[in-house]
This record gives sequence, structure tokens and C-alpha cells, in this order.
Amino acid sequence: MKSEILAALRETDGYVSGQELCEKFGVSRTAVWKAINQLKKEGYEIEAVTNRGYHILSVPDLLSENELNSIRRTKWAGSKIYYYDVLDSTNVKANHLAEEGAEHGTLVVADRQEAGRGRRGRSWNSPAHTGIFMTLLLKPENILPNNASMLTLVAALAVARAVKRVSGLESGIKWPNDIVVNGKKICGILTEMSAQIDYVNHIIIGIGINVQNEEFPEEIKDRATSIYLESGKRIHRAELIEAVWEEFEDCYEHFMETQDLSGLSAEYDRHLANRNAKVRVIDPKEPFEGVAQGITARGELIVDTWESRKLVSSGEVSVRGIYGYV
Ligand code: BTX
Repeated sequence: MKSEILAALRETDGYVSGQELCEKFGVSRTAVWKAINQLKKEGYEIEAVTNRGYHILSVPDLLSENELNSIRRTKWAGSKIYYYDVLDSTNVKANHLAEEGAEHGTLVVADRQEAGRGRRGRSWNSPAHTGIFMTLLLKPENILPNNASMLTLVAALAVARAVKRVSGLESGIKWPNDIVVNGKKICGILTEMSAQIDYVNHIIIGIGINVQNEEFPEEIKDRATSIYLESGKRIHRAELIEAVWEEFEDCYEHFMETQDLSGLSAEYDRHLANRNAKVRVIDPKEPFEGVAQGITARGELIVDTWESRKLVSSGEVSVRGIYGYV
């Protein structure tokens, strides 16, 4: 009920009368009044004016099921939202939920992670009240396991679009899965899949975004940054979460039409952080250097070396700029 009332208040720039809310949700005036008081306690500034009704003045940067549901405009992403103040990892939780039968579009969000996961056993710094830690569960009916890794790139593009929309910041994508601003990481994406040889059980897309952070631990401070540090703006995390999944739905539709990135690669290339720059490809078998040109429709990075054109697939390989992390 609280999230419906919140949604009704958000829908209008003006006032909503207590009577309207009672009728809309079939509840008593006291119930409305109680819900409004609870919202105020949580930090929402709500004005009540006699004969006019309620009006929302400001919203705190708060993550909660109410906040996330009341702001939701997506078609299917986040159709069911699980919010936690603290989790070990939203990816771990989403995996469990998937195994228990949770549906396509289920979203897990946490305010803090105690064991946030990066790729290949690395960890993701996930302090409270600062970042976005979330995982979307996909149970696509017709996707081949070989195509699933491209979804990381789809998600990266969605995050870059959403960051621009909500904060105004132009970000780059460090192939395949980091979003960077001024050469430092503001977001990482970890896609995991449960599949048989020719059938995908489920895919989970975990996204971590540094939003309000003012500082980072010593080990990562020269390669990590946040939306606040880069833009000086205090954006609302819930608003960014909503924008990411709206953009993701759009990118995902393009992806599913062709099951590749042919409809998205040009836009991805425009964001590619080290496009036309020299990169070092750290391939465990054979490291090499070349100039990054863009991506193929299958999401491989095109790197021209002095002797040939090479296509780099994600997986074991990582790519670094010659003069630093990007
Ligand atoms: P990655 O392996 O590419 O990056 C991890 C590396 O990035 C770390 O080793 C460290 O150097 C650096 N790092 C750690 N924390 C941060 C941070 N907050 N900001 C910038 N750099 C950092 C990238 O892995 C994938 C990360 C996905 C995180 C999300 S959060 C929600 C979901 N749940 C979960 O457990 N993981 C994903």
C-alpha cells in the first residue's frame, strides 16, 4: 500500500487528496494517514495542506521495496523486486531464487554486500548507502548458451545510456564490461549462466555502480571513481536503477531480434573507451599489442596489430591501455 501511495504522489506535480487515495486503494483515511506518516519517518518530505491534500516535496536517496516499486516504469525488468539492506552478493541470491523457480525479470537489489563478486574470484567493494548492487534474472526461452556472454555488452551499453540520462555524465565502456569516466571505473558487470550444452536454464546479470562514494580503499583508489566524484551531483540511486533497466529492455529487444549485437555495435563503439588507441591484450597464451577498432556483431574486440587483424573474445583475456588501466 505504501508503495502505491508513493507512486500516486509521484505521478502528480500537485496535490492528491486523502479522499482520492482512500477511494483509489479502497482503504480508510486512517490507513492513508498511517502510510503517509511511515513514509515521512523514512525521510520522504510530504506536505499536507487542508482542503488540498498531500504533496511530495523531496525524496531521500533510499533503497527499499517501496521506493523501487513506486518508481518502476519498466515493462518486465523488475516485475518482482527483492530488496535487502545487506546481502553477501546479489548474484548469489539471484542464483538461489532462480533455482527456486523465480521468474524472468526478477530483480535483486542490496544496499550493501559483504562478499560482492567480481570476475574470476575478484571482489567488488560494496559499502552501505553509496552504491547500486543489483542482479537481474533472465530466463529467456530461445537463446543459445553461446550467445549469452554478449548480454554483458548489452548491459554495459544500457548502463552508459542510463548514467548519461540521470547524471549527465558521458561515460566510456572499457571492453567488455567496465563503465569508466575519466579513466576510472564507475561500474562493473558480472554475467553468470546456468546452462546445458544447448539450453540456457537462466542467466543473471549483476551490476555494481559507484554512486555516492566520496572515497575508495587504498587498493582501488587509482582506478575507481563514482558518479558523485565525477559530476558533483547527488543523484537518486532508485532513479538510476530504474533508468538502467528501461535502457536494458530497449537494448535487449534489439539483441533478441538478431541474437547478436548487430543493432547495437555502432553505439557500443561510440562509447568504446580505447577506440583507435593502442591496447595490450593480456592473453595467457600469447599477449600482444595493437590498436582497438571496435567490436564485431558477436561482441569480440577488433584489434589491429602491425601484421594482422585479431578478434579478441572475452573470457580469459583482459585488455589494458598502454599507459594505464583504460
Ligand atoms: P572485475 O573482476 O572486472 O573487477 C573487480 C576489480 O575491480 C577488483 O579486483 C578491484 O581491482 C576493482 N574494484 C573492486 N571494487 C570496485 C569498485 N566498487 N569500483 C571500482 N573498482 C572496483 C567486475 O569485476 C564485475 C563486478 C560486478 C559487481 C556486481 S555488484 C552486484 C552483483 N553482485 C555481485 O556479487 N557482483 C555483481
